[in-house]
Amino acid sequence: DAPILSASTPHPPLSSASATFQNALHATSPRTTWTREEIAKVYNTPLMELSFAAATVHRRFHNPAAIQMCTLMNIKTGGCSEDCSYCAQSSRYNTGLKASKMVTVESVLDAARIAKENGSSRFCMGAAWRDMRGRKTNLRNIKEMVKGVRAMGMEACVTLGMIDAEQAKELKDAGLTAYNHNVDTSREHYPSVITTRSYDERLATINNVREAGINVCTGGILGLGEKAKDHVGLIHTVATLPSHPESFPVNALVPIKGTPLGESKAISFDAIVRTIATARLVLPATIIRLAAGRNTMTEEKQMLCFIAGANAVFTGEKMLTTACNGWDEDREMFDRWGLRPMESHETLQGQQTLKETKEFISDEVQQSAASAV
Ligand code: SAM
Ligand code: DTB
Ligand code: SF4
Ligand code: FES
Repeated sequence: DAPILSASTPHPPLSSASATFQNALHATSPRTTWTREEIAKVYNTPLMELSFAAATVHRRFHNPAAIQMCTLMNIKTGGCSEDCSYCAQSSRYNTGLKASKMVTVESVLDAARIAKENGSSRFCMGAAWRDMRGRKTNLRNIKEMVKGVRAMGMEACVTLGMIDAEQAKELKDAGLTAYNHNVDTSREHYPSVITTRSYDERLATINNVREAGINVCTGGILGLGEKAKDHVGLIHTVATLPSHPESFPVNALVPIKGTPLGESKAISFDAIVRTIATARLVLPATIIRLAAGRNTMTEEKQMLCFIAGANAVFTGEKMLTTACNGWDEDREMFDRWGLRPMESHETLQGQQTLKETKEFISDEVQQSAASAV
């Protein structure tokens, strides 16, 4: 039987695809000159074409079989002074969460050991604080946690609220791999979500982290009542930083009873895939983390996110206060789909900017990239 389409007559890219989209598809290095209009053009490309392009670019910069497994630990739960309207840990809302003091260094290292035994290569520690002012003893203990995690051969990451240049330097000296501080949404939508600290204050912390030579992890939450243009705005903010973040978490709101967003309608799944695929094309070398909300997704939905360019997950017993997919179910899912946990040396660990991305890409990946395009 004659094939319907012969190999010599492949479908051309959609004629409706914009020049911006075509350029993004052929990118060989990250760029920080993106305009909102350009990102909107990519975002609004028909989803099938957008996902295919994202998957293509993904292969040029990353090994598509490798997904980074990170485990989270809440090292200081609840009682936070901020009013983030999605958060279980804000003291302003009645969420039923009991606030507690910071955990011990020993309990963190025990949890990190278990995470490592289960295949996680990064251990992320979160504290429900606005900032680190007046927390000298806490910082001393956190530095011990970071040193201990690094000594186990894992990457160490923390999210502690706002930090200044001096605190960032101390964390860097302790060996910290990455600092997470999300901008959460677009600059325009931000004031309807958080009023107790500004977008620019968030950017100042991100700058302190970057200047100290720590990898930046910054991303957002989808489902805060925002519009598509706010997804574009979120990606635009991080794409136009002096250098792209090494890591971009995509959280889907987990509605928490008692918070202003507790009764929110779930974000549509196509908007999640569209955001991931756009981020992959605009931030080609960045690790995209499928973060909160993953445990309500079916396996098939998760796979669409990985195809569109997501390449990290949080896995283990818990997120910060909400449920998480466990190591065993993730390992089994990876096996079914030909995925594997990313090794520590495959990440941008220790790199100060993404300028050296080319050198980071392994021969194996470069070869598969060459044959993919
Ligand atoms: N207090 C620190 C801060 O805000 O920077 C660190 C912890 S905070 C919980 C880390 C991130 O988790 C937030 O920036 C937000 O993006 C995400 N997050 C918190 N609650 C969430 C929820 N209910 N659903 C989805 N993402 C959430
Ligand atoms: C991020 O962007 N998502 C993670 C990590 N960074 C620290 C935290 C998600 C928290 C989800 C809600 C909770 O468990 O309280
Ligand atoms: Fe506090 Fe962070 Fe929650 Fe905001 S997201 S209320 S700063 S713990
Ligand atoms: Fe640890 Fe982003 S939260 S890498």
